[in-house]
Amino acid sequence: MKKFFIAIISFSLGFFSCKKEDTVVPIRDVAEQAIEDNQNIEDFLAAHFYNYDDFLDLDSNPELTFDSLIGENASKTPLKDQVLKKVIRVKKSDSTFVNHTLYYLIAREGEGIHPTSVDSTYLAYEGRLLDGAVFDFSRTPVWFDLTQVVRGFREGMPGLKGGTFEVAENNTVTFRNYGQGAIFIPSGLGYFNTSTGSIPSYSPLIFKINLYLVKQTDHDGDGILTADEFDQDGDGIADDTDGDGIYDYLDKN
Ligand SMILES: [Ca+2]
Ligand SMILES: [Ca+2]
Ligand SMILES: [Ca+2]
Repeated sequence: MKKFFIAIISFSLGFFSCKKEDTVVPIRDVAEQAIEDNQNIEDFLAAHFYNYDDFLDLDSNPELTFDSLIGENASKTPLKDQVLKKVIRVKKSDSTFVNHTLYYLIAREGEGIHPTSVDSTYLAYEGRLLDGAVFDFSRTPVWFDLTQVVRGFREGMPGLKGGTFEVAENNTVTFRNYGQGAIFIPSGLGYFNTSTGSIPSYSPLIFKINLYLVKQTDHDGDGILTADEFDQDGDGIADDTDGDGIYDYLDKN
């Protein structure tokens, strides 16, 4: 199940390389695909809304759902008027950049701390394609090291905050005031030309997320938080300042 969250670091490095099986079908141009994906995501955001009325009750944690703006729902506020966006530049092998637009929805921000894009997060999630097909989910919270997930997921998480929790006498844990939202990811920040599981090549991805806990990380234990030694130039590939082949955030020296 979790294979969908295989490290993106090596993936992004191998992104533009030619594997043998790719020689028959040329890999699509990243910039052109980014434009097409953006249009498809914007069409989805214009045609759908989320159950925002359910989130007015701050004492409940409704499940986030999307529905079409048709029939009796035609006058609902479309997602396109409620999402935020972030432009992510992706470095190509020729050292030029292609901008990708990431959209994210904050249905409930949460009351804990924001993760950075490289912290550890305890979350429940559901992944869908734009046509609504579910390709992966976990209703039970799981820990994700955000350095190990696709870039769009990693870059979309800082919009939310974690929550608080109480442990009952019978050791039952109840989370409250946690972050709830969604991330809309163009394929260039997802799996691009790689088909994985039930995700076809060049698929934009939608993740709905409940973010319960955030843990700041120092992967190499050198006393410097990973957030302060990961991808400081924003190119999407971790830094290796001393050029020894070990990224700064994993390099104790
Ligand atoms: Ca460190
Ligand atoms: Ca290094
Ligand atoms: Ca280090």
